[in-house]
Amino acid sequence: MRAFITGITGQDGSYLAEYLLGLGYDVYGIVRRHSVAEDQQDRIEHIKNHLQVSYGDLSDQSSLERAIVKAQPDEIYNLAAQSHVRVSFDIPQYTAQTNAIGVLNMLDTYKRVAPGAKFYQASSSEMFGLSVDEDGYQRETTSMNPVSPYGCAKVFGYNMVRHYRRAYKLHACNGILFNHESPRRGSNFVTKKVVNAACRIKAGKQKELVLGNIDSHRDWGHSKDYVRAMHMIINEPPDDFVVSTMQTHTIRDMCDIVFTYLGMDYRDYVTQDKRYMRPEELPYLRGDSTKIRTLGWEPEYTFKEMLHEMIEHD
Ligand code: NAP
Ligand code: F7E
Repeated sequence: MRAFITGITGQDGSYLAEYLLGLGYDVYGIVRRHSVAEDQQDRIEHIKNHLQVSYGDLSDQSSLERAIVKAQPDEIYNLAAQSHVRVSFDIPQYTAQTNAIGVLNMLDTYKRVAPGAKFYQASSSEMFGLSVDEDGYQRETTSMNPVSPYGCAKVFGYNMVRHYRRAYKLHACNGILFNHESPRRGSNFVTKKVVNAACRIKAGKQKELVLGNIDSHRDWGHSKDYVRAMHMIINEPPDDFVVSTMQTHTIRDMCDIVFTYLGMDYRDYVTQDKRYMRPEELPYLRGDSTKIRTLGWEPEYTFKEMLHEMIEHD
């Protein structure tokens, strides 16, 4: 089996590549040109010799075509994105080019050069925005009411996948993943920022931690568990699936767990500043993943175990 992964240098792409190599797949991917090439592939350094990567970008359709023709994939995972919600308010057009038009570029290339393959799109709980069902969950049937350029762009990609599936009878599916973290999480997402700062405070290298809104709720899982779900979803009849832990915590709860593990009280160190607040916030996420759980998927990590692994790593 051959898999093609965009975003292979990212948190999820690196774990997915590892997982598929473990299942015996040949794994292909694209990487972008960076000015400092040495730092670019840190997350896949340990498996680099087992991967076939070429330069490519979601905004350059010719690069996608060359890479997909070369890979002749059975499975295509489109994980590449400008994935930071706060940053999407600063670079909304770039975010839309990558996260919306980039998906269309991928789908169109897939349809033309590899229509026999299966296609997975990295959709997001950010698409739900302000919508919550009466029982306090978001699920596959919940309406989408996004509150960020990132969320709006992801809704476009999500709908395009459904449209290509119906119109051209392609095996294209969406995983609607809630937040997921790991030691490989980018340093400016809130879990990694809190864990890293708490470790530095404990070591006497930092005095305080400045955050934005610490009262929003997130449903946080582990990236390793969620890449297993991606592989399961792409191998089902084409459909859309929520992936979540079904639990929600505030940023405040998360700070409490992290600082307590290190023998400190977060209230002594955490302050808030409007520079980390968003023009519009998504206040509450809690996913109902019953649909994928009926296929046998469930997370192996608890919230605390995930945070403890991140702390031990840092
Ligand atoms: P990540 O760590 O930020 O990785 C994003 C990847 O996309 C990186 O490899 C990045 O390459 C690549 N990329 C960005 N723009 C690109 C472009 N124009 N062309 C080609 N590659 C590009 O994100 P992640 O956490 O692994 O998330 C993976 C996917 O799942 C994303 O689509 C994200 O939006 C979505 N998602 C994530 C979560 C979550 O909680 N993690 C939840 C729901 C959905 P560089 O290394 O060159 O920057
Ligand atoms: O923020 C609050 C912030 O940036 C979580 C992406 O993977 O998940 C992720 O998006 C919460 C928000 O993740 C800071 O306001 C407070 O309420 O870690 P985050 P996110 O925005 O939920 C979704 C599902 C994706 O699809 C995305 O790709 O934490 N918060 N203070 C802060 N957030 C950050 N980053 N930094 C702070 O200082």
